[in-house]
Amino acid sequence: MSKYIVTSALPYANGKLHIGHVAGAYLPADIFVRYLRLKEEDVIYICGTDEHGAPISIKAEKEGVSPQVIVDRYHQSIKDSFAGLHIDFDNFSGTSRKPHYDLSQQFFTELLENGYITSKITQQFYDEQEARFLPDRYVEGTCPHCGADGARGDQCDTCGKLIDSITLVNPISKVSGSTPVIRDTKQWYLDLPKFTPQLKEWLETKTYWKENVRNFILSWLNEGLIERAITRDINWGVPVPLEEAEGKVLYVWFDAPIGYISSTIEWAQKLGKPELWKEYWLDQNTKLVHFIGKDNIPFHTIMWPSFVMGQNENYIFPHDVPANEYLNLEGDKISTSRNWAIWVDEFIKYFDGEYLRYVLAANAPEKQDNDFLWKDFQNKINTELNNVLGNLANRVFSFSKKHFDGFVEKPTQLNELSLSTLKQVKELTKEIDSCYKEYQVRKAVKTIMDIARLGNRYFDEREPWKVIKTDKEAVQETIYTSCEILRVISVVMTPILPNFMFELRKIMGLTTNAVWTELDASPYPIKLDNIVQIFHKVEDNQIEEQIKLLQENSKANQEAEKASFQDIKAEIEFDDFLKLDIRIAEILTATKVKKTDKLLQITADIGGKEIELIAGLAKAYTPEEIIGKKVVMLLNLKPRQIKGILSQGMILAADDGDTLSILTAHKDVKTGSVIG
Ligand code: B3M
Ligand code: ZN
Repeated sequence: MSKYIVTSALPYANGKLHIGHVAGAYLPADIFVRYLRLKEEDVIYICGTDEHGAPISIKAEKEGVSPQVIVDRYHQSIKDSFAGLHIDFDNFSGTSRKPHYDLSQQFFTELLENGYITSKITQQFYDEQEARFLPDRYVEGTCPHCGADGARGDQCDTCGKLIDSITLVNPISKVSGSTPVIRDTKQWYLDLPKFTPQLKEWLETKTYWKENVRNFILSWLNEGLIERAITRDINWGVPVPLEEAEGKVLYVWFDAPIGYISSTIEWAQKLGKPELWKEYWLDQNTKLVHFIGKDNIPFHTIMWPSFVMGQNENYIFPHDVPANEYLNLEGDKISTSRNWAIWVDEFIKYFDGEYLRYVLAANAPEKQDNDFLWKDFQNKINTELNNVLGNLANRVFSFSKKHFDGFVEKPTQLNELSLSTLKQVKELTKEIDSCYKEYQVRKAVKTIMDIARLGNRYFDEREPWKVIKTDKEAVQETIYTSCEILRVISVVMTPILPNFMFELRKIMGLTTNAVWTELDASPYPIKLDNIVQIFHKVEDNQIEEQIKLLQENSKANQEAEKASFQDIKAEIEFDDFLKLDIRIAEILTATKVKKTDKLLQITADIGGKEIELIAGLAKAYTPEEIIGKKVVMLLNLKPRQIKGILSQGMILAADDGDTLSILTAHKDVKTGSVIG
């Protein structure tokens, strides 16, 4: 028996939980933990919310509240969502708590004292419009590695590589939309090259890691590690424990994984055994297993182990990092910003949370990205859970109730078919055992359903509805063998459907928590009692409702985005307004400016006088379309040279992001009319 610490990636406390999160890092971990518990291993399951990072502070600013308000809101929402899915942590902490700050600062200080941290004046993007440094995630541009657009300053989603933000090509500030400038600032760096030999040696022992994870790391190491900044210029986070670093905080990815330890410390304290965490984190035989999504691989396999290497304490290293791929939704990437997601808190208003467990487990994105389809959800619940497993339970239980008052005995002898069926079941349980051990949840589900199918076939072949007329004993044998099959399922399916299996066991009088060794035990005779139908079908109209909801939500979101209110600019005096000279002008000629796709060169009559100007309208209007139009024009803006022409006026236009429209007068007023 070894000890286990199982963790799931700490979800950011800046949004609700959706099914993509669940499928990647939480459900597989919860299933693994429940499996280990079945095997009576000593395991603790640790998590908490990740409460730092720029998105949280920016969201707080937008709402005009403190980051803690945001964090507390989503911590609770995420926690409730997990509870609704029966994802049961031993402790669910949060990284803005005091003990976490203390431990994170201690990690930093020890790394510094042990010579693994250096400081440098570096350059960082600065948004002049907003007068602030831009955290990496708040700059976007073209990836310097693979050339993909939309890469964030910290990481490119297309090639997965980490990015030094100032190397982004064509950077844009996500805060203001302007092009940021580069400014000097002092930051502290983790000296990853120093860890490289030790990291390599350690990683070489991880031959049993999932292939997608190993490939990722190897390509990383081959390219050579570089120093990484672990401090940031923002005001929300763990303060850097140095006087000269006033106003700076630790990078969110520095403190977050330390949360695995601080959450365990909290767990021990809650139990009233404050030293207990050490029996896990400092015992080199403990297996530390981190469940994560694939975008978190470098942080858990390179960065985090390096933090640990630089400590004085002998904390354990990750034993395994089973990272999953992504889950898509109805053929499209799940997206919080587009509201293309199934939110767990919504889901559990309509369906039993364990239905989601079943479908996400059966479709787990283990080796490749996978798709969640509502129709497939319905199909799996109806044709698998109901028609196969539910059906087996219903027919066996009701038959027993009718003919034997629910009393099931073990026959003294079993015939050939019963024996061989039970033998096959036994073989399949061994397969399921290794599936769970190797995190192959999909295959585990499939194999369990194979057992249920076998049960139905056996029941059909024995034809108890005929035999009952002549041979009651043979029917009792049929029921016994079928109950054995259901009993086995009630054990091996517990990690996937803990509550449903508990109900199944209750009917069979098995009131204890399931354990794997039970597979070899024999609780007979048993009395079936309070027989109820465990699973229920999902109706067509329920699914249609969900599909409609999904589409409406994402549409409403798009519209809300478009109409989003922009702050009104600072107040001006009436005199300021009077300074503007705006008149109706008629466009006389218009031609495209060569070598640009935006600009038109225009001559206009402003009421007895002609002027020349350049207007950025070419994407919205052809010259033909605009000639002859009476437009609204600002005339006393200081003339500017554009493409060699002195532009003497500005045509007013409205732009909603999709459509650019010039302004015209409602009635036919004379050219040159003054606006005011
Ligand atoms: N907060 C999860 C994410 O990337 C991130 C995990 C931290 S685990 C230490 O969504
Ligand atoms: Zn890239």
